[in-house]
Amino acid sequence: MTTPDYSEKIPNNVSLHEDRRLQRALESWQPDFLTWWQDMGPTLPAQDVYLRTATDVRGEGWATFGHVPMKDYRWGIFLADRNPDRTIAFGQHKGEPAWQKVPGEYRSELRRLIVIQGDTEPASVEQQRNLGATAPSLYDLRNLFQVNVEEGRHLWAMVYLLHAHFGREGREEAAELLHRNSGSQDAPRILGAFNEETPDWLSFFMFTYFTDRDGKYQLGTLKESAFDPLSRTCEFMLKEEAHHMMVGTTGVDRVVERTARVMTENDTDDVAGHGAIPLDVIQKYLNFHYSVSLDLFGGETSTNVANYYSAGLKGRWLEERRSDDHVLTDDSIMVDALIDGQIGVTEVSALTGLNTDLRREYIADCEGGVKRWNRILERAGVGRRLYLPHVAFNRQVGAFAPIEASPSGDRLTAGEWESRKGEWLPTDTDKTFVRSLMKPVYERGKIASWLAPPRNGINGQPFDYEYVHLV
Ligand code: BYC
Ligand code: FE
Ligand code: FE
Repeated sequence: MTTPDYSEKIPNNVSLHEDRRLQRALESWQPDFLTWWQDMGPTLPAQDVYLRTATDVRGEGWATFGHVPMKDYRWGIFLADRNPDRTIAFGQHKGEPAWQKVPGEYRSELRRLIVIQGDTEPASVEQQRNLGATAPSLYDLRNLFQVNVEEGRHLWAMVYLLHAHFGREGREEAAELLHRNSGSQDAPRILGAFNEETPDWLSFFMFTYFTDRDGKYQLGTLKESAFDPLSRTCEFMLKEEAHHMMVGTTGVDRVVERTARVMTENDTDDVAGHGAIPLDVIQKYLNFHYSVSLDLFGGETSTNVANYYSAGLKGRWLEERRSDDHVLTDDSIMVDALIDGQIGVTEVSALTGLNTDLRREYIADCEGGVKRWNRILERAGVGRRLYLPHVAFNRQVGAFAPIEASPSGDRLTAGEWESRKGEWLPTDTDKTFVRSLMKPVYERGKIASWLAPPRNGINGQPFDYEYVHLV
């Protein structure tokens, strides 16, 4: 069955009504989710928002658009279609039929992967909850809310798997996903980046560019999973994720475009007085979000990831396009490492180096963004360029966590780092300045001073469309 059924209490395309126990369990989690959304979700009250809702899981026209009161949004459970002939593409079980049930020996690892994935989704909603109060336009406000409701749906996607396949432990984990909170002292979110603040819209665009992009790559590896329900869930989530990528990419585009224009029109680097964001502040935000997102890939070498791969739980990005044996027991890979205290590389087995393999795919993708933004600067006639900092810069996870390094990859002493980090990471002054620009613009067709309007609206609507009706 493909088409989501909206006549049920929990919209779904998994024939939930055929499994009363599961349906009841999820229906008892639903009010807790809604309470969490009330308490931890978007704070700006809106009458309704021009949102897309999934009405199919295939092809282009999979969503319908319309004004919806956010509290009435229909969060549901949608999996991509099942391919009954699907076989496992990698690892020890390569060639065997994909699993419809969780094998007992991989239960705890699979649960762990699903819990970590599930934890990030509500975390991002919590991080972004206050941004509505400073939205630079109704178009941007609508995109924020769209991202928020879909991250909420991604939580549903993981909770469905926990409830359907992991018994009582799964239900307990599902409850915990609503109890941990971003930035909480007692019960923080699991991964570092999801306990950072997203206090302003420059952070939001950087987050959706760099951190949602980690989501794209991690979901890509879980889509390869031998556990077919996880694979199908992730396949559909990736469809939604494309919009989050668009928000980040074009968001940063528009900030850079505005800054470049103010620079050339006034023949100055000092655009702050003109209500735009200086390029070096943009670079500092980029440095922060990129380095924190690199931490999300785990260590350069990891026995966890080697085990996940060999067991068939987590594959590589575009596994089927790789032209090796998909088992990797005889292969090796060069990974970043500290060699006698110096930044270098070392050869390790391909299996333990799989986090590095994925991170490389991610970095190559991020380079595309920087190229784009530099093209905008070039076309505007601005000589300066943005860049990605070195992988050793500002790291809390992996080989370079114990050391300090500059964005160009020079090792620094702790003292040098302390005295110079304000050149590379947002300082309190930078953050205060960016926040001072964050004044809400809720008038139709109007836009804040610090970014350019988008080239295209949503679903063919113009920029000055009434995307949100505020109360
Ligand atoms: N913060 O063996 P290692 C998204 C832990 S984003 C804190 O190298 P492994 C989204 C690690 O758990 C995608 N702890 O790690 C985006 C391990 O702990 P244990 C989210 C960290 O397991 C925007 C220990 O350090 N999905 O969807 O190879 C908006 C040793 O590490 C961190 C996934 O991540 C960190 N940054 O790889 C909304 C997919 N990094 O075992 C949504 C599922 C590592 O010693 N997760 N640690 O207790 C995984 O595949 C892996 O768990 C990781 C880590 C890639 C995260
Ligand atoms: Fe997500
Ligand atoms: Fe996302």
